[in-house]
Amino acid sequence: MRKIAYGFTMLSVCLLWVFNFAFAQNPLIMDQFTADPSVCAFEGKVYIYPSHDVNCGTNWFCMKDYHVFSSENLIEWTDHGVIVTQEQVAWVDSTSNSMWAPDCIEKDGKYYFYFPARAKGNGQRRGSSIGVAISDTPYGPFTPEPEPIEGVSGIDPNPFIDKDGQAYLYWAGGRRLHMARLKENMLELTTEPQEVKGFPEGFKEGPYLFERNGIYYFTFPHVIEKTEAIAYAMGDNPMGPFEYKGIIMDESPTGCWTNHQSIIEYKGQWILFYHHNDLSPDFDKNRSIRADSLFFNEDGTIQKVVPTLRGVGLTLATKKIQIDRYSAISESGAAIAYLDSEDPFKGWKTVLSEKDAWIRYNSLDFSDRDLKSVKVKAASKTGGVIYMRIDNVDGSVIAQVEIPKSKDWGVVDSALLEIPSGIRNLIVVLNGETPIEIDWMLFE
Ligand code: FUB
Repeated sequence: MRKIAYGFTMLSVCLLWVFNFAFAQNPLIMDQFTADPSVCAFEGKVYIYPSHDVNCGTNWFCMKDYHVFSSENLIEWTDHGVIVTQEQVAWVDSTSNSMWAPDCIEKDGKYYFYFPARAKGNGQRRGSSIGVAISDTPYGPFTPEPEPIEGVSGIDPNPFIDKDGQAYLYWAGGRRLHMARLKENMLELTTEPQEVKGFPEGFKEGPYLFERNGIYYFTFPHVIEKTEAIAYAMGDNPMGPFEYKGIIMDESPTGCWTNHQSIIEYKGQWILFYHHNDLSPDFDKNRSIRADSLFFNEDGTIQKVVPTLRGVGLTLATKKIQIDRYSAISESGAAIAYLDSEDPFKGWKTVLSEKDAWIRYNSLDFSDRDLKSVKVKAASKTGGVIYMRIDNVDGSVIAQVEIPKSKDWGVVDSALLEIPSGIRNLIVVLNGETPIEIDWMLFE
């Protein structure tokens, strides 16, 4: 059961995870837009229930359906396809393209998928309502309830089940955050909606509650200056009161106005899932989900998460290493760019253009001891040389790769000078002045 407060089931899920690898790079999904990641641990896998942005040629969000993705290793994601569409739900205005941030929870072997959408008709149902679709598995098929939840008007539903079995629903509406207890059936409120109060001024949405060591963390996107930071408060009860504690992730200085979070523990590491507009630099209503590690202080407060391209987990040295998803980069002479600026979905490349410019990719798994060579997909109009070093810019050189002069991309094979072992950081350094572009590399 997900989001249950430190109960046996969550513990069992964590134990199962210990035997899986954890890979991830940002963004997590590269073949469609994904936003508002709600992440759950079900049946030993991680499931993400994101929103699905598409571009309808308007200047606003266009969201017609939901997919669900699952992964055991957090890098290879299975897209289980569409689980709910606006045409399929009786109460939803099927032309509204308004299926915003959803969430899912398991109770007694049933999976309850909560989603907002604009309801058909007038009066009470004007604006966004929140509905539920139910399945016997985390990936569907989901059957939508014929009516939305009575008494709830708003967006961004977040269900939570406490250790005593009591279920709660949090949601946003009218620039405010709300909460109520849910009945046993998970489909009706058992208390009147209550506003979650006591936070600094500023637009708020996307509530997400989780529990750790008896502390209930109420997290939410919050516009303090210009765009959405991710903020949080702490309390000792799912219904609060919550004491505002500050920012988990700063406002994005460029690009995306929205942000939206969920937080889970994986192999003893807490992870923040959020989004950015990586695959749509000019239109921030087409977003992509990301993940980065999150750390707590001893008093339970949360350390700020700095967004990275590298993301979380280990990358096998024998798989394609996209070093443009870097951990660190030299101050000058190193940059990343789209492989094709007309089509961001093709991904990125690293451009090294000054002597000693470097890029670092952390947490590569070199446990395969039979490695002999490295393959690099690169391009250089003049030809040039890169060094691969281990751990830091002055670390041992494990390969010296000559990239031949060429107009096109090519794959170069180079023997290893030293064979690294264990989990190591890789630094790629440009040896000469002549620019080199790198798409990926892998060790064999
Ligand atoms: O995805 C549409 C809306 O943008 C979500 O419902 C909000 O949380 C914000 O991320």
